Amino acid sequence: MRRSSLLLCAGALVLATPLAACGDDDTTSDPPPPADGGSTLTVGAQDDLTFDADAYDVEAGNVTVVYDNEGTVAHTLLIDGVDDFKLSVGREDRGTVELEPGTYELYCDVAGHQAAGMEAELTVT
Ligand SMILES: [Cu+2]
Repeated sequence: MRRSSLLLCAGALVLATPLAACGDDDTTSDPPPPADGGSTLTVGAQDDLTFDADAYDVEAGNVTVVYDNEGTVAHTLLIDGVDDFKLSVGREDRGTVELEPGTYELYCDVAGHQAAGMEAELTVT
């Protein structure tokens, strides 16, 4: 009898430990890194025709771009000088692009949006 209640107690401790650790990371919404070891760039689109930052940084190489629409207006995301890459939202879109080190311009090509402020600098290092 005594041995079985000790085992029950140890089992309860093991179960409780991961639950206690769960609260630590709830504020981050970054997607997990891509399986191929590349980096991830997350860009938000907003209803006031801006991106969620004026400038972004990412490591050179294989970049997974996650385009997250924080509002309800449809947007696109293009990288000036990079052909064959375009994301459209909707709610969310993502794509992978190979980027050399340098400075690029991100923009939305929906009519009037870039002029209204939908452009940002992307630094690739
Ligand atoms: Cu737009």
